[in-house]
Amino acid sequence: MQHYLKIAKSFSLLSLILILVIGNTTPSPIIIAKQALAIISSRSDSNTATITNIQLPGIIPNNSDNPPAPHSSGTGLVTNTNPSSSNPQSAAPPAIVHRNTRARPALGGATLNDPNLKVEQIINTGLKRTSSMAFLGPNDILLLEKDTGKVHRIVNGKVLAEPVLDVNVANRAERGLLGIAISNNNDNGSTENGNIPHVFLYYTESGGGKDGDDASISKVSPTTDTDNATATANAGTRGLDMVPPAGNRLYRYDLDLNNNNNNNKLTNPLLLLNLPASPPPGREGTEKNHNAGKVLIGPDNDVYVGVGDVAGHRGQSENNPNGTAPDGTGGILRITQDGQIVNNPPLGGTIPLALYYAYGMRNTFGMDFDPITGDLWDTENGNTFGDEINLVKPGFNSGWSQVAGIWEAGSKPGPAIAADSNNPPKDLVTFGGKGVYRAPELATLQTIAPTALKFLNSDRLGKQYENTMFVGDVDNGHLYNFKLNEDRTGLSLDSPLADKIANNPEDLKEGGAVLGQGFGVITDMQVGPGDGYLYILTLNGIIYRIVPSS
Ligand SMILES: [Ca+2]
Ligand SMILES: [Ca+2]
Ligand SMILES: [Ca+2]
Repeated sequence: MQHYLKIAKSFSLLSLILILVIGNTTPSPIIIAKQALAIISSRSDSNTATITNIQLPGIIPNNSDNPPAPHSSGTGLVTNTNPSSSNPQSAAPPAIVHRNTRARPALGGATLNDPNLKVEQIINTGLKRTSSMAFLGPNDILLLEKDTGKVHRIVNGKVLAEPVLDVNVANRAERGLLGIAISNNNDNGSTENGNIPHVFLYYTESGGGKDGDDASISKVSPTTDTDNATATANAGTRGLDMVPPAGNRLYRYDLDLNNNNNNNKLTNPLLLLNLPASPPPGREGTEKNHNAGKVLIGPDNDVYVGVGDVAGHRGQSENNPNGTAPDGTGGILRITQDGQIVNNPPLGGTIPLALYYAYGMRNTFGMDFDPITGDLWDTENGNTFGDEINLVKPGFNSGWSQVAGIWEAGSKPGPAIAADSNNPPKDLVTFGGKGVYRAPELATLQTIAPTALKFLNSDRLGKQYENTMFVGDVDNGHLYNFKLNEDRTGLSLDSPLADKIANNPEDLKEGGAVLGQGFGVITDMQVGPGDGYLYILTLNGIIYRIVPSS
């Protein structure tokens, strides 16, 4: 009985807040939510998220029994009316596409092709499947372990014994604890050293309260999955979930400063976004992939999170004109640090479109802002072909699921239908003309599975690397380096990349884009706040640093 009352009490308080926030009957919903949060947080375990700041009616919780309603015409959805039906750039690409595998670290260690630079290993943590990192300060790093949901802290090259947080994650395939961003620029109260940091985490939250409780209960025939190159090899990652995940969720935490001795915890979890984490109806047996997961704080101080098509959602945000309304998959979402809709969102002012900064994406493992222009860039993964590096302007449509790279999407590369930003395929979803297709600044025909993307906003590796772009990958263990063109709207590419197409990894070498090799799978890169060097995290728990060789 007491238990029931407790639940009822929590529910009524939650309902009250949601009504107030949704109804916008008050001029200050953020304050109300914060007060309520403080009330609930005061009696809650710090690892238990207590409340959502804002309800997102357009976002269907993943475990909902009610999938989004089918699209009906006349809701403002307008497809591209470009009359051109014959694209002069159309041409059939080579039919043979090689399939790659996950790169292993070189036995002799990672190496660089510039004698003025060298690779230093900062630490081999021994941790498994490390997905992202963020600097709290010089020599002070928070590191995410994808499958355990642990946020580890590394101070002066040593992993502290206790993680700063341990959450319950669904972790099959590409699910898990995926992305982190830290904001010191907020209204979270101040200390001698500045604001108390907000730490934003994106993870696939367990539906049953245990890591890995989404384990497979059945295996289905790989032939039911047409969008998964590695399906057969990953049979264990397929099949129905034992316990479906609660959702792909973006949370905000505070760094607890009550306890010094570098023993701080992450506290006051605030659920900002609750997004789908399961395959759409009809695809339940597919691999649990494409959850994306990188989180960034933009120059506008807002929070950006990349979300993939989540095992093949095919709604309007994936350029299906007859699909369901955008459901929080297939794009880059943006909200304020308090979980509110930003001013003047590019695609429309109401949820769910108001959450989208960009759409038409299959999956991204890398995003960063150009430190000069403030423009967002991303990497995107094709299936059996068609990886991309993109300039992501507000309202950017990347073309998926109609386009991969510049080619018509499908199980094999179709004709090059989308190389001209001014002449995109005519059936793309534009949300009343607000969404704008842009062709990739680099497309690879053979996949490399690009991952992290980072601009080096320092001259510590020499002027030639200042504000250039670094990219990692899964398939080759390469570290790529790209310079931008003069107005920084594209990459400065040499032959055979000058046509913005790499047919294979050899083209990337020949074009001078490969700076290093032997890293294995690079999952994240950051610039050290104390030294201005490039820090590189690999999937197998190693952090490297690129430094001058002398
Ligand atoms: Ca855990
Ligand atoms: Ca694209
Ligand atoms: Ca080329």
